[in-house]
Amino acid sequence: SAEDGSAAWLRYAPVTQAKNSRLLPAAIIALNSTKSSPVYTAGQELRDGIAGIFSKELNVSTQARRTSSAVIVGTLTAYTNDYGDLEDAEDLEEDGFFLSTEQDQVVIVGHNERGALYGAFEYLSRLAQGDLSPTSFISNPQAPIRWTNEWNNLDGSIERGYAGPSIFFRDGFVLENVTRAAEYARLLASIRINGIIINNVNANATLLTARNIEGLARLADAIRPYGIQLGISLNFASPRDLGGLSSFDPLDPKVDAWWMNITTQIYAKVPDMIGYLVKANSEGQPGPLTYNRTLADGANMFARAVRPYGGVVMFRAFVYDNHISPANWKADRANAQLEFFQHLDGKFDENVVVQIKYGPIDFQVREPASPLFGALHNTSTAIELQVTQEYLGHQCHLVYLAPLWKEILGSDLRADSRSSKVKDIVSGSRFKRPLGGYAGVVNVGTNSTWLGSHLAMSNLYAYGRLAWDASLESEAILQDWTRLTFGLDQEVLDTITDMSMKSWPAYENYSGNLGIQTLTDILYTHFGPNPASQDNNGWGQWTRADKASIGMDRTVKNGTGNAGHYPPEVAQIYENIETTPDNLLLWFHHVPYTQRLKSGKTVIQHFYDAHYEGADTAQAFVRQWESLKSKVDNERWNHIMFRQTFQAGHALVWRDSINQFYHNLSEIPDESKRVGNH
Ligand code: GCW
Repeated sequence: SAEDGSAAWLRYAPVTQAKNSRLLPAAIIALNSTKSSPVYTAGQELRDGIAGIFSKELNVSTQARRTSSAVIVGTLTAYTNDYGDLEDAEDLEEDGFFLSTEQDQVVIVGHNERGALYGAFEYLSRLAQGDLSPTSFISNPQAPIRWTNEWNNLDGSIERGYAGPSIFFRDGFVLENVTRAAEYARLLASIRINGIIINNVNANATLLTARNIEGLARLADAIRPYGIQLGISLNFASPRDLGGLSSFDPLDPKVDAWWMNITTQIYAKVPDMIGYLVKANSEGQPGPLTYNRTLADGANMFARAVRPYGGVVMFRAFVYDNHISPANWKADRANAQLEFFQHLDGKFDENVVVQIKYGPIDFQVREPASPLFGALHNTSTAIELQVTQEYLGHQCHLVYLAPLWKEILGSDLRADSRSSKVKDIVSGSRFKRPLGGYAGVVNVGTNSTWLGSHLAMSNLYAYGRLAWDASLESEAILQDWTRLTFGLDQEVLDTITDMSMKSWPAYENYSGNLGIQTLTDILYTHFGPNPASQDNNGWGQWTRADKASIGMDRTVKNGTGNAGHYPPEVAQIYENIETTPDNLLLWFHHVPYTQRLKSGKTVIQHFYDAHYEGADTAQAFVRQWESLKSKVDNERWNHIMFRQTFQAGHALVWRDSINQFYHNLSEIPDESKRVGNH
């Protein structure tokens, strides 16, 4: 049914503004489109959308003609050939679109076919939100790379996926039925995503067998009508493990030739493959360091192979040693990225992009921006974000992530004492790089809701919107999504807005505060509270909590030196307790529990209070959602009610576990006498 979640924000539900439907065009012209092209898809979407929203059936033709009222969609070239110059669209860039609804003709023109499809989805999004006001504007993407990463294994399981098995693979092979993959591509196209890396970064070499390459072609064919290209993650040791060579040394000519050959085979079947994603020498994965080659040697080997086809290599910066010693006060996993990559700046081929997780550790509820963004000036970079809520409640907790992402994207790292916001670095503009952009780990599954939770879909929606334009406001994005997903009722809009905008702060409050990291179990499940799991192991997500004090000393003067990995103006802020913002205090400093925050509270009292506040907010979500019972269909209302009830209960578990843990450790009483035995 329409409300099982499959259609997500593309429901095309009827809107009551239909009285204005006289403003609608009378026909659709999808210029010069052939079946399965994105412009053809645009024509079909416009027809289906207008039928759904306004109950008006329009014909779609594929050839230009003069009409008094039509929606015309096509590439700029096609449009100008048939209808003459379009000055307003002069500044279109790759993937960009021009939309004009000011005249009797609605004009949707893309720089390329994909852009035209984006314009069609934009027009439909406005109609579905009841917005028929005249408009005329150009929209260009801030960055060329707007991809998802899907950590799907060939056996059909998904690493850190919380919505059932894979829509791409089963039992070692690509699925025969690629319908769901095409439906996913449709959703992604509507938020202007242009690439999917379909398999896990912990990659299996058997993806490269002849049978699976055929399967890749099938998937690529299924998503191509939506302007989406397919890419794959590689296992660095494939030449040995699959190819039977004695090594996988990137400087061994036989290895190089093996990759060239396999790449040629893939491009023969998938001529528009976007490229490769590589996790090397990280968490047990093989890589060039095995042969004392540099990470750049490894990345460039793939870059040479895909270059003739216009392919890109995304090389992950998530390289670190997971056996570091907690006994060493100066050891710090957060230092790994700069240590491994800074000296390679400028040594990567032009079609390599270093893909950097937003923070120096691993998708925690609060991290500073990775210092690597500010350190690579001669290397293209992309930011890796996580839609799947690995450390953030597995989609069982509502945590709207756009505010977190925007905080990172807006961080100004002040490289060379000039404005150096992360969003301007990854767009390529700050350091004048040819490539750059966004990688979002999504991990959709076969669950009809895609992510296992209706409300979690706001994160996927927001990811695409921010990858296109990071200057958009979190709340505005959320409200577009809400109207598209739940309709135009004001109370529904206000309630979901309020819940969502409070959700990240609430989760931070009842999990890990002040930059101490999420405090979830890091050894097994990454779910639920387990503050003791952080310390005394080689993973380096330490809190260094003892009876009297807590936090990682990352100062240059006395600690791991990580604060000094940032450009000087920012380094100075983090080096000093007085200037470090409270929310990152324990990320950069080791302090007594009695340390006073800028708020005047002590660290420990802040912990206690924040946990009560956060858990209270989660209780309120239940009542808020309850109030919408008559306004949301039963299926979705019940599904969300179940999750909000779970979150409310789990928030109490979080609150009491964390508070009790630090109370036991510090033996400092809660001023409000809630924690401990009273
Ligand atoms: O945080 C870790 C995750 C792993 C993941 C890894 C990575 C895919 O727990 O599941 O592996 O990060 O990003 O490579």
